[in-house]
Amino acid sequence: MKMVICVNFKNELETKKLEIERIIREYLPKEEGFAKELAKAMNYSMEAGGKRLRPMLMVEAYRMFGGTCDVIWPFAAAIEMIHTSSLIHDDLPAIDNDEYRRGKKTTHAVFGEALGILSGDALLNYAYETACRAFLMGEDAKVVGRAFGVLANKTGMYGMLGGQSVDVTNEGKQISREMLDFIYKNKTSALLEAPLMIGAILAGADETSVSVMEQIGRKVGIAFQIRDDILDVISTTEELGKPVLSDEKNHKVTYVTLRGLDGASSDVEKLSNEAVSLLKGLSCQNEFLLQLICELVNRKK
Ligand code: GRG
Repeated sequence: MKMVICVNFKNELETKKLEIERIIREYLPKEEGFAKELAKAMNYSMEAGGKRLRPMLMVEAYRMFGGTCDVIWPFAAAIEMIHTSSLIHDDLPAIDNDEYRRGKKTTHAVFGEALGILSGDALLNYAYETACRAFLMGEDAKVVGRAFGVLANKTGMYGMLGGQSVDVTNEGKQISREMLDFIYKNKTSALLEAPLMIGAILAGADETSVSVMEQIGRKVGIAFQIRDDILDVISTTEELGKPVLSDEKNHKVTYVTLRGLDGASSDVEKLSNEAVSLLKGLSCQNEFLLQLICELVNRKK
């Protein structure tokens, strides 16, 4: 029985991923005119693969709270654009200086550093242009505006960018557990909190439920990042599609260095169980979302 559930989940995951990719493709910029190279660099990174987790979490949260309209799609495309823009910049020589991601050459390695910087900037801006289209879809502008605010807030200095700034300015330093938690909560969790909250907001969920979705995203995000630390130590370049042991190379304090492999693994399990309990405590349920969250924290890549 367990095997059947597992195979069904994998099939469903693949079907949903293909649906999301088809929709994202509709929103991508056209490769034409004088700025064609910029559009090519943006599209290269958007089409380089990846798990499409953030749009998937958003769409599933939206469905869980009873959402049925197309208003979710511009937001789903936008969150993947923001995520991708952060990966392009993360790989740049000034930050991690990585040549491979998702088993492919990174954007700056293919298009040069200048277009790496510009395509990251352009994708970030294009994400907001894309999300703005939701205002023209006949939904309540206040609700769309609230979702838009969450998207911007969780990306910016009180979210992902804030966390990343503390990460880069403390590289090579002996940082406290408190600071590491701040980094993970912002650099990684913020962009997992946002889709769960936005899905709930757009479907008309109440304040308390939106706040529970935020807490779930926080726990899943921290667990996801700790799993990233673990994979950096135990996985291979072939499986991950990017270099391993990069934290050691960049002299980074991680959960593995602070807590050891076993301690870090039990932290992942604890956070994941807490996220699952919060999800199960909500008045509406989505079995696929539940399985996705369990899968995420045990991921192999
Ligand atoms: C330009 C908006 C912008 C930001 C620049 C560099 C930076 C600021 C932020 C970096 C944030 C970052 C890379 C956080 C790590 C989060 C993480 C574990 C990403 C990997 O996510 P996956 O596994 O990637 O979902 P795939 O490849 O599956 O899409």
